[in-house]
Amino acid sequence: MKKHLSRVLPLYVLLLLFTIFATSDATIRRRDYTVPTVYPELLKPLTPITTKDPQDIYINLVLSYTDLAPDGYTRKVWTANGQYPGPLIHCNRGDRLIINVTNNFEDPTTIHWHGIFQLGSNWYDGVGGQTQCAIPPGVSFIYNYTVGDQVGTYWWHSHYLAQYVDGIRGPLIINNPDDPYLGQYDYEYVLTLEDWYHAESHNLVAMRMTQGYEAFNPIPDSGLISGRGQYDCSRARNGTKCDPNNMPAIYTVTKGKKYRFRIINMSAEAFYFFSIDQHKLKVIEVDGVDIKAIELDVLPIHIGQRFSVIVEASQDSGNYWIRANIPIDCLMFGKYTINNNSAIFNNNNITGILQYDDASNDTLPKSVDWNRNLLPCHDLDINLIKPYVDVSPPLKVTDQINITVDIGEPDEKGTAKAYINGQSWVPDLKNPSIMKIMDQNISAKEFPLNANAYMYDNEGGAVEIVMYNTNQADHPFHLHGHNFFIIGMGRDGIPDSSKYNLKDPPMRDTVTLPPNGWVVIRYMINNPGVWAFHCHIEWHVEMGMVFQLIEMQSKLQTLKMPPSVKALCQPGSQHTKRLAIPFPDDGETTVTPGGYVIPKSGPTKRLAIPSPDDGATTVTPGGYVIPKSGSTKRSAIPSPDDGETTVTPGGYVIPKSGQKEGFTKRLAIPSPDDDNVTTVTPGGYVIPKPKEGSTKVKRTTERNIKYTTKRNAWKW
Ligand SMILES: [Cu+2]
Repeated sequence: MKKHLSRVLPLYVLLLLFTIFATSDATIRRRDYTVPTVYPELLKPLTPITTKDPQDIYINLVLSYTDLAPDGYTRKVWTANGQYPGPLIHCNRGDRLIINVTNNFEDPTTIHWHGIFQLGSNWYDGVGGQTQCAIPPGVSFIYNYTVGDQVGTYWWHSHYLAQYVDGIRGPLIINNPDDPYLGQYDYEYVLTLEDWYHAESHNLVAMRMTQGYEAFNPIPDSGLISGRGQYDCSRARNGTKCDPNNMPAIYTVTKGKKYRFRIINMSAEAFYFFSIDQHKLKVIEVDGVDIKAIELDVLPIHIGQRFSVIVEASQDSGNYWIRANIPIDCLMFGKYTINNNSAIFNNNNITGILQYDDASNDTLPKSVDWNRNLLPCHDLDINLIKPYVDVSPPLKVTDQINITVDIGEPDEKGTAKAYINGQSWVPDLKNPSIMKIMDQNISAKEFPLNANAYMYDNEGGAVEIVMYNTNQADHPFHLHGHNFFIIGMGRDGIPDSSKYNLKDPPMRDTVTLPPNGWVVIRYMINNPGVWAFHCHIEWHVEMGMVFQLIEMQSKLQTLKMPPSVKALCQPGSQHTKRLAIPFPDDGETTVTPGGYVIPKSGPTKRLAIPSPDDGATTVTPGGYVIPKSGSTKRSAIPSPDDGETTVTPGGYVIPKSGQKEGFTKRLAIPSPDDDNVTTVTPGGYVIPKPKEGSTKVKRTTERNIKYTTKRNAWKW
């Protein structure tokens, strides 16, 4: 059960202060770094856009690996243009964005534009397995779309496996020349919130999907504000680079001026309470929709959600904490996580600094937090959010969809799964839905059940989606291609249609489905396409908590898909499987399908999985965790580097021969064979099927029963 945090919060604040600054001289330090930290772009006010006419904006995003230390700990970050967070895309209402994405990763990728409707350009929505084949390594692909009438605060991120967690994400801001609040602030800032992991996401996903593992998600090692955070370097393992005095994000203000902060939660797992000590937050925008202003002390913000707030620099000159508090209860239940040694437990109050421009650099803020009497993990009360322009949701529903969200029993292999109406989503990465519909004339009716596809065709009609949550976790669900009216939300019971708010409901594109609760939304049918609707907790995405809405399929078939999109799906252009590793059984360890070695004994069964950072293991270039000792016992694990193949950082196997420069490089990437020998998981992992005489680890009935009992006790 979730418990109220107010009693323990003061303790966390104290711990935070000790943790971060015990080793520093308690000053705000400005200095050069041997390891680049993060791009300072977000700490400067936005340059105002003065043009009114729509323009074509050309942007290059070159994706590559860069060593960075956002929280002081140096790791390989998956970057765009070498920076983290990724470049700010700033445009005007009506502009066309022509974005050339060059994939210099060793893995395929896609980029999604979170909140952009992609009206008539569904194929640029960037969802692997749904709206495009991924961009192969070494290949450039141009996304080319207009933002239409949309204005407000958005972001962009990889939508392929869990790559965005490794750094592929940045803000996207659309200026409104007719902003109703234009005269009410002097400057604009963008501020992003991100949870941060020291292990790469493919490691974390593999651990999350480990057979027999039924506890909670990977949890972050730290949190960042606009790409900057602090880490307790005493927890970093030997041989790693870690700066305990990493600079926080500092936003400078002038007394008497007003600032619009555009706040974006770009996390994988974390919900935040955002606040600035002694400064009220006047909320004017929610997920791209202007609202009637409301004044708050503390703003709840879940993954994928955005707010604009006006902050007046009205206090005494000085330094004030900007706080992004991660309630631990929203991260996990108990301590049953894979990477339970995370330092987040000692520093869940992520901080930046609001600095008056005449304040001293020499002292840290002494400001005091607001009282926080809100419930963790819950959205901002829907009754407080009123669109600025009066709106009416569709009163007549033509298409009704009921969705039950479940983190259910593990599959037959013992892998934890999430379910939408009993089906865990499996992306068809080689032949995405849009290709089936537009290129092969296959109706979504014929899609396999695990495509989780729901169709509606009544142009000009309205969809109502009723979502139920059968588990005790909260799920921030994000809809692509639309925003929607939230006409009802409940924390227990079932929806009562007589109580729906049909007068002035909030419009958002990301809504948090409460634990054991329900949500009812409506929107107009006016955008042909394949639209993802998914929990934005990235670990739940990888577990299959995704469905796709097939909107006006026949109309979609009349549109013309650009040849460049189609070309991404040419045979041989994709590789979607990860390295297969057999299951040795040396009596002491179990090897997971992802290739992780788990000791059979340990402090407790659930805490026995070593973190890649724990000093006892080595992470291979392929992302495999191998114990540092006992190598002879692990001889059953083939070396990924067998002389004939190269293993990419993402764990893909590429033959050393046959690789060519440039575009054709992708043709050298094989699809490892065959359904007879291997099974592919939803996350793209290859699991060998048992062979006769193999040493597959057996999971006894007794063990299964034990897990089941424990699981019930934890009450997911
Ligand atoms: Cu979820």
